[in-house]
Amino acid sequence: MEKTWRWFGKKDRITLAMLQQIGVEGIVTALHDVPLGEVWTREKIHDLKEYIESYGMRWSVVESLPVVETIKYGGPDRDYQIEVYKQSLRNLSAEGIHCICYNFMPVLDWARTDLMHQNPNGAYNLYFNYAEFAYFDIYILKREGARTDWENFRFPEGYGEGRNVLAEADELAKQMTPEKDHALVENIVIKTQGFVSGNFHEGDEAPVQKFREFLALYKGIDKSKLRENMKYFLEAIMPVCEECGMNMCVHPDDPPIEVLGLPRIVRTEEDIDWLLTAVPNKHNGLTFCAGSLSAGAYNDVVKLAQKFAPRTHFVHLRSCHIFPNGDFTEASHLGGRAHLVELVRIFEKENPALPMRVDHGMAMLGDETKGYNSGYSFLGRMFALGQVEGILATVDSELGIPYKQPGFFD
Ligand code: DNO
Repeated sequence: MEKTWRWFGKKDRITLAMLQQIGVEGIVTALHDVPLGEVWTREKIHDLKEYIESYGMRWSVVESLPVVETIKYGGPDRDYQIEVYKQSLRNLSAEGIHCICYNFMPVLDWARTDLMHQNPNGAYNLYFNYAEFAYFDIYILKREGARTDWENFRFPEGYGEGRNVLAEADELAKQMTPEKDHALVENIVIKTQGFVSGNFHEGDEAPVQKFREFLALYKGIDKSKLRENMKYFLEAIMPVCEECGMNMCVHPDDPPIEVLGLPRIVRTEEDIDWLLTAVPNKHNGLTFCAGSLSAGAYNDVVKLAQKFAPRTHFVHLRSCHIFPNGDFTEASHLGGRAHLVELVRIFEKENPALPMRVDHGMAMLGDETKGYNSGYSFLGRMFALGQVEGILATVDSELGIPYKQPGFFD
């Protein structure tokens, strides 16, 4: 697989010169300064691409070309926004970029409740606590129907036995303070969403109110309606993808559960089967995010990789650990539920040129003071990349593929 790295543009504290030293071959990035819903111009794409190439790497994948909410809920201007999307695809293709990671998660992109949860080894990882999330939903967001949803919430078999998330959220409410509420809002809304070019930004004045307004747009949108809208979008852009050789790779929902009363439709084997058959075009493919999928207890990640490798155009390598009570955290890249060794075997056999990036590294050895985006540390991700690279070199040797580490004389 091609070793890529998610880099947040020229303002990223992690520079391309640093990435060159650690053997990164391809860059995964976006035009983070273009507002949602505007065309990515050829000039801007060209400028960033040239900059990346000046460091001996290529712009391998766009993550993300965001799908604006109106396309997801089917608003009155969705056809206009689909045209904008198509134009950005054409412009990217004209600059030689042919792989797009996007998601179809309503309102919220990925979600965690704790962005600095200490591991037994002293480093920090991301963490999802159901009771805190329920507290956010019921007591901060004050979403209509939230109490009932959490009352009816059930963990997948084998997890969370005897746990009452609603009761825990009520208990939590007795100990929370305005400062703790603020920290939770920062974690769920601002720090996780702020850097992914989505709906929320650092410095948003009333993020909770904004959140409610977004949620209101989805009144009456259930799973089948969201599926219909996704199919509509994909069918509309496929002719352009054909024409430009553009691979669309949907990112699975993270975590792969329904949140805040919103439907989520890229969570399970059945969902992925649906989306790949609903629009049976090779250009309609998957970002195989092993981490997101492994946070769902019902997902057998290795089985999913075996089944969906032919339609996978981009891979995120990380792994989750689910605690017996159902909460989950990021595992070591060599541990957890995702079985990266097996995944590398499957994907390397399928296509040795497949772009792959390690995802969500620990914050370690000083990363935590550098102000990196949550999950996107330097040392932690470098550590993970080293581990994955070891797997890759071993698998290549098993398969008889010569392994070359860039940046050395031999
Ligand atoms: C989080 C990321 C996601 C991902 C988008 C793709 O760490 O994996 O934000 O980039 O969902 O559109």
